[in-house]
Amino acid sequence: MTTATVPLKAKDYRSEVKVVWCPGCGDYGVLNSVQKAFAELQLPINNTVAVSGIGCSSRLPYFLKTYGFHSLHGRSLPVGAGIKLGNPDLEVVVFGGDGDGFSIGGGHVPHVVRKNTDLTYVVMDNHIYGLTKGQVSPTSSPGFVATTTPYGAPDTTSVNPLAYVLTFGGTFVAQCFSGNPKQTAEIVKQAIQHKGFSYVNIISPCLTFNKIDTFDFYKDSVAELPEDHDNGDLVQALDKALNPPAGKTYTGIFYKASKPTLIENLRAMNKKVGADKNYDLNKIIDAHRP
Ligand SMILES: Cc1ncc(C[n+]2csc(CCOP(=O)(O)OP(=O)(O)O)c2C)c(N)n1
Ligand code: SF4
Ligand SMILES: [Mg+2]
Repeated sequence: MTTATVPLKAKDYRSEVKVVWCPGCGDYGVLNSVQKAFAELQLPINNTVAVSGIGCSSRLPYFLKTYGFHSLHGRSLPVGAGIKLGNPDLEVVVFGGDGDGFSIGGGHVPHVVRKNTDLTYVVMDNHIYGLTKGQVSPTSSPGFVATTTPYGAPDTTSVNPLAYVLTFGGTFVAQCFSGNPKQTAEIVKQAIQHKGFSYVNIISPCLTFNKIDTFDFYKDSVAELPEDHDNGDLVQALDKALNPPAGKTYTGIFYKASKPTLIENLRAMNKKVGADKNYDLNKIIDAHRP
């Protein structure tokens, strides 16, 4: 006799750990949307790993029932890549903030992206360091006044995470707004389904320390990508990321491409050198020794 399995609901992915974000923080919407996406995909709880760095947003894995790895500030991507390479059958989703991902961790992004590493990277972009009480971040606007920049950030430009990931060869690049949970859940779901590296930039306001980039501000400024946007066209994607209409920020899937992933490339190499495991890095290295 076979036992029917009960489908998992969004609430089944929530751990017992008390959520400690400030009331109204944008990251609540992200957590709910992630749980919804996991449930829609019926991700097995014991086969999913949520990895993060350090920051308010990086607490997210605590609140999920999946496996989790709360790593070091800016080091979530190498940890996530290592987990995936160690066991390619796991679903690895990496979470973090704009500071964690594009300040201290910014040097890791290009390499994980250009190798088309098989994982999903979700950044909660609040344009500030929330956990450490309001310092300027690489995605803050030039001139932004924060605790570390009382006279305004002396920068010429800020990091545009979408353009950053697109430039290094990202094969799935999207943006959404945590104030739109339906859209966020759908985009996270598609990012997880994507083969290779997928990047989701979630605009997730910090209402305690960022009084400029607020929910009200974004309610009026986010706009869905135009219907005629071709997300198979890299030039269009870069243009939409860098040049939205004045006062607007686009949301949606900017770019999607199908390319061999890091694990596929390693497996193909493995086949060439006749290694007996899925892929055996030592054998690959030995085969290339002069
Ligand atoms: C090596 C190291 N440097 C600095 C810090 C201090 N620190 C912790 S979180 C953080 C920035 C967090 O900002 P972000 O990644 O944007 O996350 P948010 O809190 O805004 O969600 C910093 C500088 C640290 N924990 N470790
Ligand atoms: S400080 Fe900001 S980012 Fe951190 S929990 Fe509070 S509202 Fe959220
Ligand atoms: Mg931040």
